[in-house]
Amino acid sequence: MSQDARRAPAGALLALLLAGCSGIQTTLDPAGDQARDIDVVWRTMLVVCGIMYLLVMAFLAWALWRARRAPASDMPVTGETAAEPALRRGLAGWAALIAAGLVLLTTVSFLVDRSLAEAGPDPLRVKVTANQWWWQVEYEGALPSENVLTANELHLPVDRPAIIELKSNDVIHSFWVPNLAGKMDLIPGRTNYVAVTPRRIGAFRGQCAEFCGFQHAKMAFDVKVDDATGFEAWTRRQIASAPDPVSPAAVTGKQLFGSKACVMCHRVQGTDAGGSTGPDLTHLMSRSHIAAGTLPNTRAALQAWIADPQGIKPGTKMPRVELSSSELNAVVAYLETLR
Ligand code: HEC
Ligand SMILES: [Cu+2]
Repeated sequence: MSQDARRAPAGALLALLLAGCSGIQTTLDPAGDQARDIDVVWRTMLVVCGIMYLLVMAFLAWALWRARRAPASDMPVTGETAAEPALRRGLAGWAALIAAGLVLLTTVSFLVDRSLAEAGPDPLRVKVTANQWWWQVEYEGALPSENVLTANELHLPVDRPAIIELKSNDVIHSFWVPNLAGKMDLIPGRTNYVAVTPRRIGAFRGQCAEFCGFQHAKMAFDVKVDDATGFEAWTRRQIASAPDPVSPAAVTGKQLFGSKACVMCHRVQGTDAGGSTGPDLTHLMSRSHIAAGTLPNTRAALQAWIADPQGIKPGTKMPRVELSSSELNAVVAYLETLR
C-alpha cells in the first residue's frame, strides 16, 4: 500500500471526527457568549477528569506489575512496614489532588452559572411560546402595530444580548439552541428566561429538548443571526401586512383559505384570518421550514403538508381539510404570496 492510500482513510476518519465538532446544532462550536462559557466548563471537566482517569489507570497498572513480581511471602499482612510513611504521604497527596480537582470544577461551574444568569445592557426581548409541536415567536415593538408575530424561526442581531421569555401552552418543553446557550424549560403557568448573546452571524438550529409527546422529535426551529441592519430590515418586513394576491389562482386560494377551516387556526395579518391555534402565516414564505423543521419550505412540501398533515406528522394539531386538487393548488398559490 502506498503512503497516500494509507493516509486517506486516516484523513477521512479525522475529517469525520472533526465534522462532529462543528455544525449548526452542536455545543462544541459555540457562536455566543453563553455557549462559550458552557464550553469552558466542558473543557475543564474533560481535562480534570481525563488527568484523574489517566492517573488511576497508571497506578493500577503499576500495582498489577508490582504484585506479579513480588513473591507472595513478601506481601505484608499486618503491622507497620518500612513503606508505611511513604504510603501515607502518597495517600495524602492523592486526597489533595482530588480535592483540588473538585474545587476547580466547582469554582468554574459556579462562575459560569453566575455569568449565564446575566444579560448585557439594552437586551432585545423576545417571547417564545411552545405548543405541541411548534414554536410561536413574538417581538414587542415600540407600538402595538410594530409587534412581530412569527413561528419556528428566531431572528437575532449579532453582538446584542437578547432575553428570551419562555412560556408553554400545554406541556413542559425545553428550549435549546446548542450553538448559542444551554437548555431552559418552558413550563405551563410559569415564565422562564434565558439570556443569549450571539457572536457569529449565521444560521443555527434549535430543538425541543424535553420529551413533550408524540411529535417531540419534530419540534425544531431555525435561528438566524444577522447584523443589526439585516435584523432591522427583517423586522420591518415582518411588521407589514400581507399584500393582496393578484394572480387569479391566488385570489381563489385566498377565498378558499377564508371559507375553509384554515381561518379558525391561522392568522394572516391584514385579512380576516385571525386564528391562533396554529402558526401565523402572514410571512410564511420568508421561513426556511414548515411544521417546526419537519419539511423544507417548498411548493411540493406545502402541498404535501396541507393534503395530509397527519401522514407527515401523525398527531399534529392540524387536521386534514378536504380540498380537491385544484383547490389545493389554489390555496398553495395563495400561501406563496405570503412573503
Ligand atoms: C385545527 C386547526 C388548524 C386548521 C383547521 C388548519 N391548520 Fe394549519 N396548522 C395548524 C397547526 C397546529 C400547525 C402546526 C403544526 C405542527 O407543526 O405540528 C399548522 C401548520 C400549518 C402550516 C405550516 C406553517 C409553519 O410555519 O410551520 C401551514 C402552511 C398550514 N398549517 C396551512 C393550513 C391551511 C392552508 C389550512 C386549511 C386548508 C390549515 N392549515 C388548517 C392548525 C390548523
Ligand atoms: Cu416540545
